Amino acid sequence: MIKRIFPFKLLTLLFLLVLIGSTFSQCDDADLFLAIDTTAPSPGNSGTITTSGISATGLTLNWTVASDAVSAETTLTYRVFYSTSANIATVGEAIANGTEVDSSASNIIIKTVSGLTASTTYYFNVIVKDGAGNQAAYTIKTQATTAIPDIIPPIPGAGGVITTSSVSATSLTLNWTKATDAITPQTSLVYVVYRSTANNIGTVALAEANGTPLNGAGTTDIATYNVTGLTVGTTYFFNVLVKDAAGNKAAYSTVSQATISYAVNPVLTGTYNTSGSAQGVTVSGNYAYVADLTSGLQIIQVLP
Ligand SMILES: [Ca+2]
Ligand SMILES: [Ca+2]
Repeated sequence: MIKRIFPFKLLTLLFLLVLIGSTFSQCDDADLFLAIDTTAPSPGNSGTITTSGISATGLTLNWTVASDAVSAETTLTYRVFYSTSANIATVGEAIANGTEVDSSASNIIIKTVSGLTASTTYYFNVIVKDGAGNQAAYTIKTQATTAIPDIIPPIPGAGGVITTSSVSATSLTLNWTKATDAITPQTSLVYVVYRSTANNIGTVALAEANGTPLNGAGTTDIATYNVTGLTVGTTYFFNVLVKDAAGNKAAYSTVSQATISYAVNPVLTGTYNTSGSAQGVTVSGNYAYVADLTSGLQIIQVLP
């Protein structure tokens, strides 16, 4: 029985050897090496990653294409990871600790990352893989996102109300409550006081177009302003603009106030005969206030 089967097995073995030899002879060298590639690709430019287009919520990563002894450059695939800690330096760390931007892609040297948090430092890395599954990490790139741009004006305090005090013929004092801002500290807000002789400074644009700025480019962190150099007996309109560090402005509410007028050529419109002694006379505006010993306060209008 052994003698009968042996020649058949020998022929089968010889046939298989011929078949294998024929198959190898048809393979090129690359296919043979691919099957035994255990070497990871080499990241391009020593693994350097650069950033561009940095905003508050995203940026773009750029790197140089890797090379590999067996796999063609165009077949290498890349994965992008990021972390808020420097814990993605190696392939293993990146996969374990990093957040992958999205699925891998072949032959890319750029990746845009979005959805990041403003004013935050991030760490980025790229993993490259060859056709045999060998992987290599680029070099961690550290990059902070920018701050959120401030586009919201401050909010005037106390609803924007301005009051006047210490009104005289040529001066007065304006008072308001300090404004607040979501980003700029209150102590850094700047106030510009505007004056007009017409009620035409109610908004930022109107105040800047029609008003006279009394304190130049503004004064930081004030809630009162002493206005001088006014004309006797004249009605004025005042407003305050408040500005944050980003240049956003808001207007308070216009307040009007007349300065005290003096009687230039007084006309006697009445008399008061003090029976005793007048204790004191005060003239304010168009009125004389007479304090009489027996009749009390007497007020006499003085017309100009
Ligand atoms: Ca390789
Ligand atoms: Ca603001």
